[in-house]
Amino acid sequence: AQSKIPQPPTLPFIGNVAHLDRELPIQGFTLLAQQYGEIYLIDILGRKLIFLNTQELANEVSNDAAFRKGVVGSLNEVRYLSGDGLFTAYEDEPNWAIAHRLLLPAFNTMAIRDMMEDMRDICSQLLLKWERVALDTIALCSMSYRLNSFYTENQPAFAAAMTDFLKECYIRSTRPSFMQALMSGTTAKWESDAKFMTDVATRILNDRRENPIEKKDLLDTMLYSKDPKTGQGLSDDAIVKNLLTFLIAGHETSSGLMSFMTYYLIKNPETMRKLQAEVDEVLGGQPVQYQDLSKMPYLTAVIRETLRLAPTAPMRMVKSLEDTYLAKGKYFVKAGSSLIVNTWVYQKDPKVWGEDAQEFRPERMLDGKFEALPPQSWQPFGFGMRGCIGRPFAWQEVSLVMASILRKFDLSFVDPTYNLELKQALTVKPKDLFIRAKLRHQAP
Ligand code: MNH
Repeated sequence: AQSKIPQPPTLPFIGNVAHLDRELPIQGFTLLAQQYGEIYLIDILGRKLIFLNTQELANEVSNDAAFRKGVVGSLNEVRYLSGDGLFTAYEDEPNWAIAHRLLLPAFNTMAIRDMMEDMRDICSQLLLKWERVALDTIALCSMSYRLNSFYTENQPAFAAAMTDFLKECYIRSTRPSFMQALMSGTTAKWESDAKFMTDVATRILNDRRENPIEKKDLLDTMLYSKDPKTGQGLSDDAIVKNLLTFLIAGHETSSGLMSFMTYYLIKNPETMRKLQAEVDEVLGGQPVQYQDLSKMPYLTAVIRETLRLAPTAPMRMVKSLEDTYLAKGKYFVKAGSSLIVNTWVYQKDPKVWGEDAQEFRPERMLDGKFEALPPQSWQPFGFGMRGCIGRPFAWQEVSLVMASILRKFDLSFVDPTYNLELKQALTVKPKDLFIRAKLRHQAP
């Protein structure tokens, strides 16, 4: 039988804006899912959004033939910076297809493997920094001497511009246009953040063109490779937009994942011990090598479980290409409707994960259980042609960094009573999570 898609009561003009949580959108959407179930519609200033909250519905719209990525709301605001770069391109923009074909091989598992040395370089800087904390502390406490080998610098200008820009993208998307028009100062700051980042990326591009290097990295691929299908290369403008895209798409998501993983490990000491035991056994006292990563199934399970409970890209949006029905004919959906796959909610679907769906239990990802899940039960990297191109990159980076940290340090909360709180801009992260890292005594 056919049903109307439920909608919370609306107010004139603003629709369901009162149901939004400005600070933490996923919280508002989770509450609505608890109230309305598998599907609901909300109206934000005339924009209708259909939220999908179960594995079954997420699976139905994970179909590139019938649904395509929707670039609306805050993602559409990010376009001011990254335009038709991979992440924010509209479905029919030609530069998406060209960049996708050029870059897919550059992001595959084999190519990422060649980045291991660079990744280790950056990772060891973090480890050294943390190790120096102990040195600085003993120097200051025992001889009142500040070695200052470790200090938190102010956030670099680029990172600050990125954070401010993305946060404002989200706020802009929830602001009525008459209000937006009044906020010229805020808009000017947003525009100048974008200009600053664009200038940096342009300088990197020009610098590389004038001073070519041996190494074949992603920038090199974009500068000199030709699309096998059309024979076209990428324009300078398209290259700059994709450089900015990597910085946006590749930064907050991975760092948020490492933060959530740290939280869950400290909160679950048994898991931490098991993981450290696996790391110690596989590494045998040596720094992490590429080959080690495939020998750590428990590490894989912990990352999977973290991304299930806390997908840092918590939702994605698709548009229906034609009039269609969802849930075996139950709900009618017009062509061009905006549908939100609510990854944050549906990856905790009790029908898939059972009564303990809300709990952190990496064991559920082991021994073939992950592979046997219903289709699309776990989708933190999106789906299909517009799925994450950086997935092997992120996986290798996070595995390397977390294994390296756990090999050397024991982690704990600064506040032992800390419970997870969230903050959200384009991505979700733990809020006010402060940790201690103590060198492990018997660190091999
Ligand atoms: Mn990533 C798309 C999640 C790391 C570059 N990424 C996506 C999407 C999700 C996602 C979800 C799909 C968005 C949508 O449907 O609108 N990405 C992640 C997560 C991590 C991540 C959870 C880390 C953990 N992503 C990275 C890294 C890079 C990257 C690292 C780059 C080095 N991601 C992209 C790009 C796209 C994307 C580029 C857009 C691909 C496309 O649309 O063609």
